[in-house]
Amino acid sequence: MELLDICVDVEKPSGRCIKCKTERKTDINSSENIYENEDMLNTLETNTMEPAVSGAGNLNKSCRAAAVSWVMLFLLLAGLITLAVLLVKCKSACKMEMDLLYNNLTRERNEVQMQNKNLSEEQDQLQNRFEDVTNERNDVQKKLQALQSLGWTFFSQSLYYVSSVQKSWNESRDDCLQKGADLVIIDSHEEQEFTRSFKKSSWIGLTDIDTEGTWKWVDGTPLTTSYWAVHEPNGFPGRDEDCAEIIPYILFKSWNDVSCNFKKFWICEKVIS
Ligand SMILES: [Ca+2]
Ligand SMILES: [Ca+2]
Ligand SMILES: [Ca+2]
Repeated sequence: MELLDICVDVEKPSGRCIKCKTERKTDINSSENIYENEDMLNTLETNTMEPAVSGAGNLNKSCRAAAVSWVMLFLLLAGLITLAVLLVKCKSACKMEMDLLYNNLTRERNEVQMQNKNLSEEQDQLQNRFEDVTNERNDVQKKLQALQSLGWTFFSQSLYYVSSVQKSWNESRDDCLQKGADLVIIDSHEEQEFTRSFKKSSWIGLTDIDTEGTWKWVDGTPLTTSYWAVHEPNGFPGRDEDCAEIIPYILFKSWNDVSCNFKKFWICEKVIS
């Protein structure tokens, strides 16, 4: 029996190819074989058509994949552009915010520096004032010590001097004036108590020499609160009693009016303002 090779030219997407099949040759002229071969050829042709359909499916898949890739690439590119735009905008906005913050901090720093400068100047002024006050206090203390060494005594807001000799009321007042003081003006309960503590019959700065019965202090102020002893001021029969003294009585009220020409100790008062 003779073998017969039957080949078919098949066209594929990848190119053309020849497919062959070996069959026994019984009777090449037999119409039955011819039909069989024709069937075989149809079968082969049919078989050869299947890969073509499969290739088209792969092509569609490849096209879809490519399309998806393009879409993804487009989306990625769009995302990158958007990100770049946002970065540019953010950079601009951030710079404005940083500039604003820098300006605010600079202004606050300048204000703090100015406040520190003002505080330093105030501190210097206070320090200078403190030194001035300290110097003034030291000067006052020195003057006070000097006055105390001359017999002056400090009480409340005044310095007091009690004489060691006796003179008339006018002579006594002149002495006080020469010392930059005047006869004592007693205008408080405490000052009355203090002047009584000297325990000397002494002139005080009170007189009615201008108008009998109208007592005034040496600074011209009228007498409002008085500490006359019992039955004083009474005057003395036959003479004027126009000047006041404080006498060391046990009683708190210890003023007496006497003649201004009498010789008595006196009390000067220097008010410290
Ligand atoms: Ca006084
Ligand atoms: Ca009188
Ligand atoms: Ca009297």
